[in-house]
Amino acid sequence: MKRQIQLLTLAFLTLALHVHAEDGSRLWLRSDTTAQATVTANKQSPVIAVAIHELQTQWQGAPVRLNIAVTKAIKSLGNDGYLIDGNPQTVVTITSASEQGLLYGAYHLLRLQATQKMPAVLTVAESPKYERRILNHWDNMDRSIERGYAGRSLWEWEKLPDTLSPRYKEYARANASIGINGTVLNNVNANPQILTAEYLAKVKALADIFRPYGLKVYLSVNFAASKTLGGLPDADPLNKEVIQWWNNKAKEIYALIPDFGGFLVKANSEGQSGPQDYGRTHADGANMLADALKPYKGIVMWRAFVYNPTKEDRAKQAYQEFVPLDGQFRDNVIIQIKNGPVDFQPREPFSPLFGALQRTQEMIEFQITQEYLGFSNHLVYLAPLFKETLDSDTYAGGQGSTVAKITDGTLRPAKVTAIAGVANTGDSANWCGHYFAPANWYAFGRLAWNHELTSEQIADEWLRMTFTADERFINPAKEMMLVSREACVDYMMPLGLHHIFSFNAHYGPQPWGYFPGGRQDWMPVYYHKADSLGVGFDRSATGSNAVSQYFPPLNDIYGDIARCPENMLLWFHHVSWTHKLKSGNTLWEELCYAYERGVNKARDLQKTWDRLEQYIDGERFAAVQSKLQIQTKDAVWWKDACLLYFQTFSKLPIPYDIERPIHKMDDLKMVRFTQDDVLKNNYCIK
Ligand code: BDP
Repeated sequence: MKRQIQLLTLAFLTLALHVHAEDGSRLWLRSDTTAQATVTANKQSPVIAVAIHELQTQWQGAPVRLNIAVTKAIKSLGNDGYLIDGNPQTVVTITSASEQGLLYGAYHLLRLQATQKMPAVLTVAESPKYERRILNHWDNMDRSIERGYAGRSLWEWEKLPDTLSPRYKEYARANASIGINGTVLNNVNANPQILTAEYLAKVKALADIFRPYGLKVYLSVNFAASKTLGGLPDADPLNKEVIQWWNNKAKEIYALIPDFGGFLVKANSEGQSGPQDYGRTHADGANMLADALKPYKGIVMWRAFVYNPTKEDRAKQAYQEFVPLDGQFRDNVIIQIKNGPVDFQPREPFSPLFGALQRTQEMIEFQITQEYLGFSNHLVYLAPLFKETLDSDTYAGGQGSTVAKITDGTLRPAKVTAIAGVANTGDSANWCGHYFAPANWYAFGRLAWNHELTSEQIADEWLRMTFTADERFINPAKEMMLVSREACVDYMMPLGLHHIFSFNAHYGPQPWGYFPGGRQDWMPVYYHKADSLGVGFDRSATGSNAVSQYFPPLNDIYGDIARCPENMLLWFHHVSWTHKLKSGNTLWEELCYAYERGVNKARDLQKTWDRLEQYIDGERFAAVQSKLQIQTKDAVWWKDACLLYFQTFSKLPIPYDIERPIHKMDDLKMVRFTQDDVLKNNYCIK
């Protein structure tokens, strides 16, 4: 009998511990609460109601009185800023000039508690660095997601506007909790259909759910929509009928969604139509849309990701397109520039456009989804990558002109400041496909709020909220996160190598990639230029001279093989195989050691993780464990493919102290897979 009771108790305990399945669906918002807070507010509104609800249901610990108040008195902290004062044992007051600010203040307070960082006395003053902190979804209307690795789109277009998934609210809440205040719902390769009355009604339904969380909706628009949707003969931005069509469309949108944020536009890039189809400029196109949105305070985010298959180095083209137009854009246009000059590689120098546009507003676009960083299979924490660009000194206005300060309004007062990240969400239970991938969504939001936070701080917060506050877990797991980006660079593209991925899928190595008849600037050989003399893209004065697009002294530093940072050496130079590096190794040896180091770091991630089993739930432990196995397997694949292939040019031995390749290049060349195969771990490397 006694034993039966014991067994029963055990069963009950096991049950109690699993009240919440650890499927990742609660992201970093996992506080279980005893709700001991009495909340008073000096105003009622839907946003404030959310703030009150969060405080009431998430507050833990001692009973406390929480006052939240909108007061114009603290306008200096900007619209979204807030103050938090008081004693967390008794009374705490959050004040802000806006309702949204109160909501952000509420999440801040709860975060202090959830991360066990609550001070004895609260004196917090916060305001965001960027006014608009925006996610870009590359979601298609058939619910596929371009470069999405976490299932189908969250937006159930077929069921909207009548059926509303509970996930919409969860999504808005997650964003609000980290300060994200805008979302572009659809792919930059935009289907014009999104602008039909039928779809705008669906967009409105989402906007209505997001509004109390301070999340504004934006849309990607197809520049040809006046023609393809409106039936006009063209989409010429100077054509009066076209102008009228967009004016009417803007009016229609704002009648449904009064706080609609604006448009994101990919024009004259990768086959998308644009103003150049009619002999007009990017400024003509952007301004036409900006004028349509102006009466409603909407903005246009015009992408600088523009390049064509010409003889010109792809890395130079955005600068060449946009610098001549500097000063010609309306004040509600902002140029959205990818962090690097090519395309979201694991490491790129910052885009030389930052700072080069002196009379035009600029914003940065990061990619949160891991198109070139191992999809949702690899654990790669991106805060170090984001920060590397934000902290890069452009020297545009002398020393200290970092990308962050150029874009956040510090160095150049701007009417609009903004930052965007291409989302990594989908309808999978854990939102992002890998239990560590939400860290990148989280990090983007936190850095958009304050780019001065360190990668370490952000990782620490996220881990505590997502897993446990147990230091025995936190410290090693944090270390894993912090080394992961450099590990990925090492096993995929050390020393500034870039874009040597398998064609289209952008997963796995294909340095030999050359497809007769295809676009040269999409082929690995275009980027690495390996030959018997050496490897790397010569962008110095003897090559494409892309270095000249950087301000002094960077143009000289990058252009000089002796001074160029070694982690970008092959980005800027074609370097002889026997060139000596700072370590004393030749380039060839250094490449070999870097790939080996990358593999070892991937193995270290596994080793560390396996020790952490006892601190977290089995579900998430096992899932991460099996993803780390894939990551290591892939790292070896990268190393073997790249070394065996580049060795055909260097003709040098792989140093004998590193592990020998376990694959044959001919076998690796035969590997064929689709994105889907990769996500199902269904690709086979012999
Ligand atoms: C590239 C992607 C492509 C996107 C494009 C873009 O491969 O799918 O459409 O960027 O940013 O990275 O427009």
